[in-house]
Amino acid sequence: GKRVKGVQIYRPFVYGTTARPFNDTDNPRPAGVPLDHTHSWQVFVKGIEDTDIFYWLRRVQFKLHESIPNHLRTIDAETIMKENEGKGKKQRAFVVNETGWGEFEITIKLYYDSKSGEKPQTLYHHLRLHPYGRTEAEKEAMRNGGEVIAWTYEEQLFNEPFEEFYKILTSG
Ligand code: SLL
Repeated sequence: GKRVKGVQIYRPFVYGTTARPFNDTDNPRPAGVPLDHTHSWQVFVKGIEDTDIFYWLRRVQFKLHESIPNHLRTIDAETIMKENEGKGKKQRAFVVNETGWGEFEITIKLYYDSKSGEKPQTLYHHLRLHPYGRTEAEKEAMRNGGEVIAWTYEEQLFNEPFEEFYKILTSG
């Protein structure tokens, strides 16, 4: 295929984790979750303000800590879109929900639409369960809503995309 010369396309996205400690009120430990698990958490990749990214990002593989059963989690946009059919509120994120007790580094591998010709890209993200501000005020702010969030805003650059992929990128 031919590339579109001199053209750069940027697509913003967010990835990261949101963690909440178990408590007796709004986040009780579900039945069957081991007693040493202290938090529920999720890791995700999604568009800014839940905009669609499934047209350019086709699959995300999350590699969790090996202590977690089935620690390689692969999520296909196709599968989410099928599950979305006929639903009012559509799932826009690649997301894994888990529980646990410890922090660790998550490897996030992004797979693009095959027409892009782009190789998969790997991101690294540290799962945060505990507030990590420098001051008590920063930590308190981070505990707001009982959540510890660690989110990274990124822009995906497609440099001189193939014509066919350029059409996909710009017809949304
Ligand atoms: C630590 N280096 O020692 C880290 C390892 C591993 C966290 C943290 C297990 C969850 C499960 C879990 O939370 N592992 O058993 O499903 O802090």
